[in-house]
Amino acid sequence: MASVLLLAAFLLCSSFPVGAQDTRTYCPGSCLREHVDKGCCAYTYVVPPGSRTGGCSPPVQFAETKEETGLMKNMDRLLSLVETLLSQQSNLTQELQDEKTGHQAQIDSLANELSEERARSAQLERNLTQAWLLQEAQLSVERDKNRELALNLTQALTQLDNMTSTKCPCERQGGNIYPTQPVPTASDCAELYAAGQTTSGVYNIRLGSSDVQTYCDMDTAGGGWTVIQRRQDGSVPFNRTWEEYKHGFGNKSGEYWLGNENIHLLTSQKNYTLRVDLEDWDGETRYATYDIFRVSGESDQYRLHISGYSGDAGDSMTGSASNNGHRFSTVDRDNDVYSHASCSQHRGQAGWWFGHCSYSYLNGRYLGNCGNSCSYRQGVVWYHWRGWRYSLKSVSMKIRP
Ligand SMILES: [Ca+2]
Repeated sequence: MASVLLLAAFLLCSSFPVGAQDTRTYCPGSCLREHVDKGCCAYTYVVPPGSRTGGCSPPVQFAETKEETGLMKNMDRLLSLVETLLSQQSNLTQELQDEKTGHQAQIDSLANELSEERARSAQLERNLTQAWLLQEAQLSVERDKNRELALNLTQALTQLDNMTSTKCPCERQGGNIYPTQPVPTASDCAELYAAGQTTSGVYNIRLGSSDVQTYCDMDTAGGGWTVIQRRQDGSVPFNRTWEEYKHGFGNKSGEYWLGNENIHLLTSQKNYTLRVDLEDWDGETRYATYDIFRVSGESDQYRLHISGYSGDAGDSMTGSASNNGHRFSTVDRDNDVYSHASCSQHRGQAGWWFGHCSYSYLNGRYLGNCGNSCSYRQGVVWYHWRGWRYSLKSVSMKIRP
């Protein structure tokens, strides 16, 4: 500071009695006074700027009246009280300010948390909505599946009901079906027919030690026919391998091949007649029967023994290019006598008893109603009725003793 402050404090007690005369007269400046306890006063003497402290002496004595001293004391007390109050107010203000700052921080923090919570809630809502939609879609698919399952089950039960009511003499008790007499064990449909089963349908027959399912034609020409092959709508492909023809394929109530092994077992137990029924796309029908029909075992490649034609379809199995005495061939097994190629490959990939590629192959491709313009020698062919370019609508092969 430019000014020089010389603070001098004097504690004037017993050496400065009340009522003493102030002898300070010769040094300019000012004198501040503070109240001190026990009747003593502290004086601060301020030296003006530029003064030399060495040439200025503090006042030696001050005198006060008794009244002045009392007033001064009161004033000092009041000042002290005011200062204390001001100090308390300042402290209180600071505390309030601190508290406010703290509250504001808490409010800010809570606001942030609230904002984050809102964002989380919105995300959660979106997730829940998405999950709900997904669940709804899955439920819908499940409902459709269950509906379809229920429908299939109902159909199966109806079919089972029909089968049990047609295959066996049964009676109903409390919703259950009980056979009233055992279903006869039969080795072919003729035996079933003889045992009283005169309704066409799917039956079990006993071949060797196994039960084999087959369709029994109980209506055509006196009934009792065991059906070994049937085509009627092209729902089952017949371009199959050796193994498939060996074991059979298709659906017994629709299109199927009974299987070479089963046909061999069947025709080994009795002498059988073969009947072939044919239908074209105009609803015309023809048939051919063969008095002798037998198929050897696999060791002889399921060789065919057939003879004794009669009927109105024409003989496409034992005339020229006869099937008699020839082994079975498939698309993957060439057992024919045509040395240049595979007859099966040339005749719609049919499995058949090809010799010189044959005038019949009822296992050819199901070409549908293509009239006389079907693919040459590829369809379901019986040459002596509709020629090479006609693919028949329905055919079946059945045997009976
Ligand atoms: Ca060949």
